[in-house]
Amino acid sequence: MEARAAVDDVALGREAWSVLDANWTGSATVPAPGLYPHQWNWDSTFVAIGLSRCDTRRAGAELLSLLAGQWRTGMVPHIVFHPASAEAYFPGPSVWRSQDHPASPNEVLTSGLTQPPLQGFALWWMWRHTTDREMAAALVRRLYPMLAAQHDYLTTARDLGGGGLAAIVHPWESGMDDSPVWDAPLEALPQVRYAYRSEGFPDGHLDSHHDRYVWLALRYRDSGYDATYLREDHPFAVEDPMFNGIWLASCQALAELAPLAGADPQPYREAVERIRAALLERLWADGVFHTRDLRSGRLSPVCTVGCFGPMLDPGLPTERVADLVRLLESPRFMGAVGYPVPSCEIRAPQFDRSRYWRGPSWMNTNWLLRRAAVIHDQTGLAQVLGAGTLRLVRQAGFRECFDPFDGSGRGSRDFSWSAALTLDLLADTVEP
Ligand code: 9WN
Repeated sequence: MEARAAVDDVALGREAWSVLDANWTGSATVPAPGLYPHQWNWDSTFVAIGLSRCDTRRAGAELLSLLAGQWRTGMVPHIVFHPASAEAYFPGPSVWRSQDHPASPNEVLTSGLTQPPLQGFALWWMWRHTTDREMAAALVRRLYPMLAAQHDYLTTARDLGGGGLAAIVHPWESGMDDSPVWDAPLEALPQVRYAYRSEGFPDGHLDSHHDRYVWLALRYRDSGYDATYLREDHPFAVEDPMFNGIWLASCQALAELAPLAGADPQPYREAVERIRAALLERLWADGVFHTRDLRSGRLSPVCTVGCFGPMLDPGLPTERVADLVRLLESPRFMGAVGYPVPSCEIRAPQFDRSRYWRGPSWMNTNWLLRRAAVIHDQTGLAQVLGAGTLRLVRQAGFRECFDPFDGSGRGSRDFSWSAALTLDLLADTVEP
């Protein structure tokens, strides 16, 4: 266990800032030094959320840099590459070949996938917490049309099940790459073996699946990132409750920001209703939300932290909220561990305390669940989530993820969202 001496709040905040400054490239924040040398979609968005109370300019710069990578289809990519370290991460620009696609931005190299659409929510969060209303209002006006295009893309190109949800077409799009909920759809793919070397992966990455990740990405690329191919041929299409819960939260945010941007809130209000109804109809079973594999038609039997994503909906029926809170606090999740929130239910055979997204606790999902607890007036739960999450970084530092039993750090050090969300939690300890 890499224990770190407990520090007071001021010192912890200072440490968080120094991580964010060290990971700043001049236009955006990389997730961590070394392993992740580019801008990642939801990482940057969590950084923007964490900076909302204290640095509107940098929070805005983060989102602007990410959206500079937006494709003309409206798709916001999961990676925006920094040319200086272009091939320092695999798969890099030479694999994605975004520059060959007519809809990609001219000056920026990106991946061809997306990640959870958290940006609408982040913009609203910034507007709500900023100390510079004028700058925030200008950012809302500038970013709103881009987020409207992102929303249209998800509605038109990603409703692959035809039921009102957005499907992900690759595990990387979930942000929870190695989650056991992708095991069945991945194992239905052909076995492949590539010649690239993968010794560079940190502890916990599932190398056997990585070849299939690459295979899937290449298939999509070779289709010309084509929407019809996705609908008709692409072998991986999954409706994920976290991705869609985040989408719903961003629709709610876009409805609330609409007057500021001179836009009509009604389409976003309708989207919220539609996504909520679809989540309940398509993904709810046995007291929790599940992922649905659109190719096999099956719901995943494994319950993960992603299954709680729809709690971000303020309009989720109270009985459903109660079911989810009961499960989250039960010995299947928080009730049996020392630190919130294991990324997989601990009794599942797939649970592994040391493998990415198959057991460890993550700051970003903890933060989202704490937010959900606040939305639903679950004050006790919010306090446990906030205090437990801060205990993790006090004990182990700003690690990428943490062992849910003993709180020891896993994966990269000096991880940006862990630092940024610490700043938010520190600022919000009095009133969740
Ligand atoms: C692939 C950057 C990203 C996060 C994801 C996390 C991991 C990449 C990887 O790192 O994914 O996108 O190399 O495994 O799972 O949530 O955005 O921090």
